[in-house]
Amino acid sequence: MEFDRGNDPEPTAGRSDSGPFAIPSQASSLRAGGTVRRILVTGALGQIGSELVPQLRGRWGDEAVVASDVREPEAPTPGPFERVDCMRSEEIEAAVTRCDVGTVYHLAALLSAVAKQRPTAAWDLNMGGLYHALEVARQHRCAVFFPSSIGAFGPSTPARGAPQETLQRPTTIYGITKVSGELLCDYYHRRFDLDTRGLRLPGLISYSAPPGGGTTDYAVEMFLHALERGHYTCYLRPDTCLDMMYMPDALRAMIELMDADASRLRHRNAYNVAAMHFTPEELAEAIRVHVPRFEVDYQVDPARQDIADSWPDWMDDSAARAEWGWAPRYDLAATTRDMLERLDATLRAR
Ligand code: AKB
Repeated sequence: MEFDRGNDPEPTAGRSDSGPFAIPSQASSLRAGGTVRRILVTGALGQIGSELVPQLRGRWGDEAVVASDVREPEAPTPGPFERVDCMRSEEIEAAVTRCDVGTVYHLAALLSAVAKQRPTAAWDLNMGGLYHALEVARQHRCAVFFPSSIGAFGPSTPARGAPQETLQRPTTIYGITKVSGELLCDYYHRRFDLDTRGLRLPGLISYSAPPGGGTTDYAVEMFLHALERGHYTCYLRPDTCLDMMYMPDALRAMIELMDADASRLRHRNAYNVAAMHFTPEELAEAIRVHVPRFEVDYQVDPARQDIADSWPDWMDDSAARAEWGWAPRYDLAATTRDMLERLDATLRAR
């Protein structure tokens, strides 16, 4: 696998002739007359949203991106914030209308482990919230980004290199909402010509906001515990191989997919994207290159092990590479180095 470590595209804020901010590519971003509509991010205070919002604002300006969540931010943010409960379509609609939104990154969802504990809440939010977002988007002609997951696959999917198009029979409630979400997004595209696009994301590794309620969260915890305690007790077996991605790659994938030329997209909902795959044992080894005395022991949590065992080891992302030029920049060694440097700086600043 090759890692292209080139520079991120230049921020485009202020370069448009068409308005105060420039959000390229999607027709739904443009109003008649050529002015540009805003981006709304639901679930903006979660692990992805809390990094996606600043990234989007860095490109297109603070005012161009509306952060929204069911809870209020703890500290004031530089751009607009709307309190939106995605279970209430009128709240999504009010934000879209009030802020003149043309693109929705719909991130509000429960992750796999918490979904297993709270299946009704997971169904209601992951399916109901998405349905409300799509309906509002249909009425207001917004583009929609939907984050699917490796969880959309199940035990009957080929585990080593899960193909773009393959058997999807997930055995978790999380996976059922993800595969249904993919189908619903494709339906809205075919039936209503809505510009829906999605990614099947691996486990995400990030140093900014903690993940919450996922099966792959162990990876982030392992980095943090290596620096804070020199020891970590892992809830997955040492040989559990899972697909993973560093957050900067994941953010770039989301933005590049939404920027992509629509005429090249054959799959839309949702593209496999991959960067690296490893086991807890292999991650511990990579961390030991920098923290030599780091120790890991294992106390397997059957609930999360069961979820992990139902997912593929890694996905084949050749469709994303061919159709919109996806290429990861961070492998395990690069991720480990950067994570430890940044976490160390954060811990020292405390
Ligand atoms: C989870 O573990 O639930 C998520 C995912 C892989 O979708 N990180």
